[in-house]
Amino acid sequence: MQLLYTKRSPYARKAQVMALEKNIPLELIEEDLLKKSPTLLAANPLGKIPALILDDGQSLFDSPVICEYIDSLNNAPILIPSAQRFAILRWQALADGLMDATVAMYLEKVRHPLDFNPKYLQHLDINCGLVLQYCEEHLAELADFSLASISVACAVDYINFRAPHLNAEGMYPKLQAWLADFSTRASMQETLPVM
Ligand SMILES: N[C@@H](CCC(=O)N[C@@H](CS)C(=O)NCC(=O)O)C(=O)O
Repeated sequence: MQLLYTKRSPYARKAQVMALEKNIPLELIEEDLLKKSPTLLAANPLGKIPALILDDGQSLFDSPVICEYIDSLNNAPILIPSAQRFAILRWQALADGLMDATVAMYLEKVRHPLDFNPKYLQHLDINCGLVLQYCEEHLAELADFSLASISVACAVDYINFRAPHLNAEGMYPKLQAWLADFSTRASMQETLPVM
């Protein structure tokens, strides 16, 4: 299986961490999002990564679908156990929303370095702050290792990478300690975002 990805995408990182944890080999194909390859556009008409190309040539997107597929391949371990399925998918949705807001923030600054929209950025800052505070207060729900904890770890680490002012030291002490511990996993170390 081939994963079309970039080294900075938190969505792709979720899928990579899932595969590493379940010992499922993925061939990583790096994409240039400024010059999308015919392979990417054929695999995902939206032109977004991650996209997963299966051995029979079929493709899957977006990251929640890819993560479900990877989890279905073996049960060592099961990362979306059926008893917690909707709670886990809800956490994933929250984490993906955090990624969306952080990506939007980053793109606004890159595309409009001199005349970015401060109200828009402030709105995204507030949005991210509310989600981080929610994670801080509900951290106990992430005690089990699952797609929920993987998603939140990838999202918060992406904030640290792109918008560290939103998660400065001491702002969310429980969440920060949790992430520091979670980040020692080999799967997280192997997938650190790279400039
Ligand atoms: N909901 C999608 C979001 C994927 C996404 O936004 N990927 C970004 C990179 S981090 C992308 O491909 N952007 C290129 C574009 O939108 O043209 C998922 O979970 O996979």
